Amino acid sequence: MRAKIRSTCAETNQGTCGVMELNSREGYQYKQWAASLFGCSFLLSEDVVEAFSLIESCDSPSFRKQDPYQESAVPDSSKHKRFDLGLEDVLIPHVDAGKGAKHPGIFLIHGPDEHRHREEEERLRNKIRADHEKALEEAKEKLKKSREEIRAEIQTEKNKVVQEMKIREKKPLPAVPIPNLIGTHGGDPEDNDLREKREKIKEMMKHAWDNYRIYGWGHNELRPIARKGHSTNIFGTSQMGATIVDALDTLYIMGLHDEFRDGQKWIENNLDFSVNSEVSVFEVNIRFIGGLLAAYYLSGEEIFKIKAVQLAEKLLPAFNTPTGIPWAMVNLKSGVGRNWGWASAGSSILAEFGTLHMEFVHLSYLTGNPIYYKKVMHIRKLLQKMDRPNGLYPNYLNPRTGRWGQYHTSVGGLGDSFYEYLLKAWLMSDKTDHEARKMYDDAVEAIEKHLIRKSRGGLTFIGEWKNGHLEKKMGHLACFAGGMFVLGADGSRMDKAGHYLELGAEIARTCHESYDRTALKLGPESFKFDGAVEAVAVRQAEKYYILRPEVIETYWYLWRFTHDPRYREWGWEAALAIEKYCRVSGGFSGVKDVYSSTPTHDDVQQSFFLAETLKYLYLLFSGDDLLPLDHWVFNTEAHPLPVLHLANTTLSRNPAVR
Ligand code: DMJ
Repeated sequence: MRAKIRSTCAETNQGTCGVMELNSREGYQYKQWAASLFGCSFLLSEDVVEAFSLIESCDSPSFRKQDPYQESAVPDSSKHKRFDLGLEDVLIPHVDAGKGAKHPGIFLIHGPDEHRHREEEERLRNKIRADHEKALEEAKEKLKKSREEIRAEIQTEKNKVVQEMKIREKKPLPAVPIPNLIGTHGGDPEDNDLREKREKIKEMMKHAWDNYRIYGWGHNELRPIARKGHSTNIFGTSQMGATIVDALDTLYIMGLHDEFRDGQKWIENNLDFSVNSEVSVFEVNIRFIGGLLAAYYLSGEEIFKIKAVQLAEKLLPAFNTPTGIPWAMVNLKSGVGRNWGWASAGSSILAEFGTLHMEFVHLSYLTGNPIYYKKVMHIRKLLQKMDRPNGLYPNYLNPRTGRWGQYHTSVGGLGDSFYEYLLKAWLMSDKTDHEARKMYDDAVEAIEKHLIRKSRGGLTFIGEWKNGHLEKKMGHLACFAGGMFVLGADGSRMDKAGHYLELGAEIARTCHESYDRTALKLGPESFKFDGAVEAVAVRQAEKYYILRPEVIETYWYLWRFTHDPRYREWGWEAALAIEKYCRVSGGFSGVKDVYSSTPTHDDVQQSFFLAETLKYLYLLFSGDDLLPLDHWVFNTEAHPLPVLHLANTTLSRNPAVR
C-alpha cells in the first residue's frame, strides 16, 4: 500500500516528506534516503510518522524547513522532481538555483549552484544503489539461516536500537538562561499549631504515596480499597505512572526527598512515550508536561526536561487539523487524532485546546524551538477572529470547520481553565502579554454580566449558559474561579482590584457553603440555586466528591492575597473531613454521596489529589515565601512554573509580547 509519509530525524531535528510503499523494501530505502539528507545515521521507525490523515502536515510551512526561524526556508512544493531508481515515488525537492531563492544555501539538500545539486543527486543514486544491492545480499544470506538464528539477530538489533535511544536521551538540550527560581524551599511556619497542621498534610501525602508505591506503582492511579492499579481512558491503555509524574513537585516542596528520587528513577527507566496508546492531549499536557516541567525547574534534573520535550513532540500531530485547533485525543505512536464522541458534533473543547499555553511557551523557551509557541498562538489568533455570542466563548469548537458547536458556556467543566490560562499567560510573561490580559478582561466582563448572579439567600454563584438560558447550577470545578478573580485583581481594568477581591471572596464563601451544607463537610460535584434550594446538589448523580482541589485552591489564593484567617480555618475543616471520610488503610478514596453520613467509597485515588489538593493544603499552612506568586505561576494541575522574562529571547519577537 502506498502512503504519503513524513519523517523527522530525532538526532538533527530535520524533516521531509515522501511517498513510500509501506512494509516493503522501498520503506527501508526511503528511510536511508531521508536519513542521508539529514546527516542521521539511520532513521528509526519512531522517526517516521506514518499518517494518512496527516498528509496535510507535509505541506505545512513548519515542516520542511531547515531553520525553523526562517519562514522563507520552505521549498516550493510544486518543484518536486521524481527520482527514478526503483524508488520512483520518492520525491526529491528540486530548487532552481538563483530563481527567487531568497536565502540560498539554507535548503536541505541544494546549495546555490545547480551543478553541486546534480553531483549530490548522483551521489545519492549511487549510495542507494549500493545499499539496495547490499540489502539483497543480506536477504539471501538470511534465508540460509534458521528461524532461531534470525530471531536472535533481530533481538540483538532491537537491543542495539534501545541502547542507542538511551544514549540519545541523555544528550542535553541547548542551555537557556534559567529564570530566577525563588522560594523553592522553606515556608516553615513560626507558629506551633500551624507547623502541626502542615506536618499532618505531609503525613497524608506520605500515606497516599506509600500506598500507591506498594499497590499501584507504575500504574496511572490507585484503587486504595482493592489495593491495585487503576486507570481511565484519559491516560490511554498504557501504564504511564500518572500519579508519579503528577506528585513529584508536591513531594519536592514537602521535602520528601527519598520518595522524589524513587519517582525520578521510575521515570528515567520506565516512562516511555513510544506506545500505541491514545491519550487525552489536555490531561497529558497539564499532568505530565506540567508535572515534568515543574519537577525540572524545582530540582534542576535534566531528565524531566528531556521527557517533557519527548512527550510534547508526540502531542504535536494532534494539531494537524484543517484549522490547527487540536484534536482532544492523539495516538502517541501513529499520531492519529480524534475527538470525544460525546462532544457536540465532533467538536474540540474550549477548556482542552485552551489549556496548553503555559506549558507550550515553556517548551519553546527551554528548547529554543518556536513550534510549541506557534501552535498555541495560532489557537489564540483564531479565537480572536471569531464572533462570540454575548461576548461569551462557547465550550465547543469544530476543528474541521472552525465553527462553534452548541452555544454552551461554562466557567466550570469544559470552559474553566481556558479563562485561567488567559490570565496566567499574562502573569507568566511578567505581565507583558497584554493581548492575553485583554482577552481575559473581556471574557470576565461577559461572564459577570451573563453568568454571575446572587441567590435569594445572598450567595454569589456562577451559572451555566445554555442556548440563551441561564442554568442556576454551579460545579465544584467552577469554584476555582474565586482564586482566579483574586489572582487577576491586580492589573484589572479601571482599577477594579477591590471589586475582584470581593468577588473572589464571595465565590469562596458560596463554595464553602456547598461543603458546610453536607453531612460529610465535603462539597458535591455540582449544586443548585433553585427556589428554596441553595448550594445543595439535587440529583443523586451530582452528590459525589472525588478528592477534587478547586475549593481548597480558592482558599489558598484568598489566604495569600488577604491573610484573612477564615481561609485557613475552612481549609483545615476540609482537610479533617478528607482525613475522616476519605482515608482508608490503602490510601485515599472519593465518596459517592456527601449527604450520607455513612460514606460509600468510589475506590479511586485520583492523581490530582497528590498534585493539587494536598499541595494547596500544604501551601495554605506554609509561609508566603514558599513559591511566592510574583515568581511562580501554577498551571491548572497546580504545577508551579516560573515567570519568564522574555525580553531578548526569540519569543519576544511576537507582537503579543512587548
Ligand atoms: C484537574 O485535573 C485540573 O485542575 C483541571 O483543570 C480540572 N480538574 C481536575 C481536578 O478536579
